[in-house]
Amino acid sequence: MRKTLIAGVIAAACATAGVTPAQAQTKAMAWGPCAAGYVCLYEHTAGEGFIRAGYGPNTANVGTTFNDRASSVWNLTSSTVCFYRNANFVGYLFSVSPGGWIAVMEPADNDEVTSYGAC
Ligand SMILES: [Ca+2]
Repeated sequence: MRKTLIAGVIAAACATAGVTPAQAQTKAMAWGPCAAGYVCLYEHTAGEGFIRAGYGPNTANVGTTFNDRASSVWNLTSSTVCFYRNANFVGYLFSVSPGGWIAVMEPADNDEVTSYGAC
């Protein structure tokens, strides 16, 4: 859902700025690297800052280094992934579809993620 919205926003921005979709795609790929099968958390919005890449859709605790730090996420697993405020999948925040991302989290979700899992 959010991905579709973002794509629409990018298309609108491209129409306004006169850039091609190919250029927009290049900009999207400027996110910090994330590989197929991984969930990547980023310290800042739009895939910037420190990265935490975890293989598979389930992580019961992102660890002290990344706890309450993520500001954008990219889900390259084949599962919808739900993100949680506390360890062990407690305190639902939001979900991301397979292949989807959130470039700018809602204020209530920002710097809150502690665990995530397939849902
Ligand atoms: Ca952050």
